[in-house]
Amino acid sequence: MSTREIIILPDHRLKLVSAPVPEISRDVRKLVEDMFDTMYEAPGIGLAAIQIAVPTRVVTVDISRENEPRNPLAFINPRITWASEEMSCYQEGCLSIPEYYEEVERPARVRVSYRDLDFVEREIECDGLLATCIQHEIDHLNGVLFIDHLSKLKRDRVTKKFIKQARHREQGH
Ligand code: GNR
Ligand code: NI
Repeated sequence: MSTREIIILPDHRLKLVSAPVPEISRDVRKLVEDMFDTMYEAPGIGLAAIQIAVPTRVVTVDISRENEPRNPLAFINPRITWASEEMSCYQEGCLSIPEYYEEVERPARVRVSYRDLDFVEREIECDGLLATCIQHEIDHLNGVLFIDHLSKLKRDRVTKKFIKQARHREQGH
């Protein structure tokens, strides 16, 4: 088991556009394994590789509840191929913006094409929390955070708070 450090706002690497995975290698398998370890330890229901400072298009998700068996899902090079016109609103959080939660409106249903751990092309259609989570993770791959969907006022307010916290940590508080 190896967990890796999750980078947090205002780390500028969170704005990077991640690069596609060209093929499955030992490094990619190890990355996915470490992402699951890190995600379950956090705990979170999703993780994008850039959150552990790896700018690669890999996402892990598990929306199972605590009293249910684990359902680890890995998405390599995921992309949204269809989104419903119907929207839905969820209270979102992000491991890279700890302890901040806000409602975000996104398409209620999406179809996502991706490659699995054998690099086989697959497609899923999802709704509910899974649809929200996958969209949140694909945003990360494009350098987009859920606060980018909020008003500039709210975004600036939370960003300033995290800049201030980072400054305090640097000073050893
Ligand atoms: O753990 C997480 N919970 C969550 C809740 C609502 C919408 C999206 C998420 S993803 C988040 C983990 C994370 O930061 N993934 O990038
Ligand atoms: Ni996130």
